[in-house]
Amino acid sequence: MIPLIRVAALAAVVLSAVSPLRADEIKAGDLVITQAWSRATPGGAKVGGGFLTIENKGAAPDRLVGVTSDAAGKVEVHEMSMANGVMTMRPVEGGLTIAPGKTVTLAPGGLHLMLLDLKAPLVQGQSVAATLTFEKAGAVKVSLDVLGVGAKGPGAAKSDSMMKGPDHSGHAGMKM
Ligand SMILES: [Cu+2]
Repeated sequence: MIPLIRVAALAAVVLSAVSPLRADEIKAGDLVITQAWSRATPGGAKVGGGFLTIENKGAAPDRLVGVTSDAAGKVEVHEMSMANGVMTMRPVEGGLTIAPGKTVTLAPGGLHLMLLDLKAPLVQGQSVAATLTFEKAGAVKVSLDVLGVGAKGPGAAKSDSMMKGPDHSGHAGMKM
């Protein structure tokens, strides 16, 4: 028996997921997802990065427990860290927690979605559909706008001096 209140909550999630208020702001339960983007992949690259911002306006934590995309064989949530002077990345274990009242930003050089086994190159100007699955908010469809190869993000300053650091260009030699 599923309690009625849970059914109602699920229905609300489904409704909000299929009717985003704006293309660049997706609400799902207590979560607000913005700035979903990716980067064009140079010829032959089989991996790409996905970036977005998740805000939790609720009173309880939620967790991103899975990501899928038709464009990729597999999608993982990765975090980067410095070990012995080398930037490495690894999957986030147990899901990515979004604490109540907090905003988690996935951006180059830090947390990111890793699109593995790309079925086709990501082309600037196109978009990549992905489905994020949250423990509480459920399945949320997002569209990642594909920006240029070296893009820092939608609306980011063009200047390279704004944000120095490792980015996805280091993926070819990544340690898993
Ligand atoms: Cu990665």
